[in-house]
Amino acid sequence: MTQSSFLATNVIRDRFSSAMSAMYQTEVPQYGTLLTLVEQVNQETLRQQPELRRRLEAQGELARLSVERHGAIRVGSAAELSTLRRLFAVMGMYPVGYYDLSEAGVPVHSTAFRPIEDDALACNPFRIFTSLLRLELIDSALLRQRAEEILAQRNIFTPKVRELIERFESQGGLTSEEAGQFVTEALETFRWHQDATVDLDTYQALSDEHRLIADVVCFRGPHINHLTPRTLDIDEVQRRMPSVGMNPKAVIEGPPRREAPILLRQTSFKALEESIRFAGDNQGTHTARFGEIEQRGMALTPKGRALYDQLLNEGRQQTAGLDNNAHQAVMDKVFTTMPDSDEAMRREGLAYFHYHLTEAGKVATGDASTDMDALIAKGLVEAQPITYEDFLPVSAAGIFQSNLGGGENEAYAGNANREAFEEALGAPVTDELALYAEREQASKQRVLASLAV
Ligand code: OOG
Ligand code: NI
Repeated sequence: MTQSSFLATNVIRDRFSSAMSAMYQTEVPQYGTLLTLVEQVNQETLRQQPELRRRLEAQGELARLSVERHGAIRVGSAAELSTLRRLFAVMGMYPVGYYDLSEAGVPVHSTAFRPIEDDALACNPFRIFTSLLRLELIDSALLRQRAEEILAQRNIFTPKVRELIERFESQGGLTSEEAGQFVTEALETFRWHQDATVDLDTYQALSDEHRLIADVVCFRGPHINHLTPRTLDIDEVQRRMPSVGMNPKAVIEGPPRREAPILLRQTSFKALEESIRFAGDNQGTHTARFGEIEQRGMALTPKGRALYDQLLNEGRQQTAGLDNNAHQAVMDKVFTTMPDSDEAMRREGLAYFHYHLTEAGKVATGDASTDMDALIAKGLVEAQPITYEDFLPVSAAGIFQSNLGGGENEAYAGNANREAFEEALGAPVTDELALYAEREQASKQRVLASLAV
């Protein structure tokens, strides 16, 4: 078998991401409505802001806009998590970042499986936020043991997908036909099940400890709990959600609206109450699945991130209980201390940039200068902000909580344990900031090398 007879992992990911979107649209029709709304707002925004269109096009962001989404799942054991790592690798998705949600009162820690290379991100940046339940944080030994037993009995992967993962690992790729099978079989892991694996009493006991525990433990698999398209104007989508029958979360998480967007802004429509058949033929309900939207901006350096965290905390002290308009107004004011233009963010070292040659730069030769600011001033080089591809723990906690009915348990806090997470995963997670720094550095080197000749 030669390399060239294998389908590119980018293509497998692209196919899987659209198959998952199709599945979720049939499972949760409101998600389809959300997609239509986001598409409408994106088209209107592009029409109204030709400058934005030009910029997105230049950055290669326009082409990926309509395929761009993330999803989220929650798993119950190390074995499940490590097999998922191998499954996502088939699609060119690798664990990036460590998120400690215990800090926010949710008994999980998480990573995001996502593509890493520039060209893979440009092709389809599909990401899955993946959380591992932390049974060790449950107080009751009895409940902990019960949950472990239930989880030990389930198998969330089809035999065929396991076989295809192994084939991918031993051959170094999958043929187009194998990839097609892989997509179909892998999808099964993330499907919704209306039947719980436990009786209503067990569900209730786990849910009373934390609703998330019941969500992970009581079902046959880690159902996809939301999918999130990328919008260019999240404020407008939030405003219009009620008009298409959606109940939006109270506030948009993350930074306020800015001329030079940073990181990630997110909101969601609230989780649906769905009927479930429990063992012993009892009917009940469970609330887990929702739809979310996100607006992405530039990735921040450690210095920029420290400033963001500081301002976010400042804002959070003044926004408790406020409605979205009032919340955004406070954030707006607090964030005035962060410069609001690409160029100022770059000069102050607050965000990561991708450097490339201008038309003049492409024909210039023999410039030995290594001073980027000087090269930019000469019109030979241009800098574009690098888009943030990751997640934000405080925002993620807000999303978890608004969909779990405010379930929060302070007793879980202060339990970050990246080593334990990596051990369960069977691999280290990549540091997201290092990735942005590398991409910036590589773009600088390419520019300098080509100007020097
Ligand atoms: C994940 C919540 C985090 C996001 O966009 O921050 C998330 C979950 O509810 O399982 O998806
Ligand atoms: Ni999400």
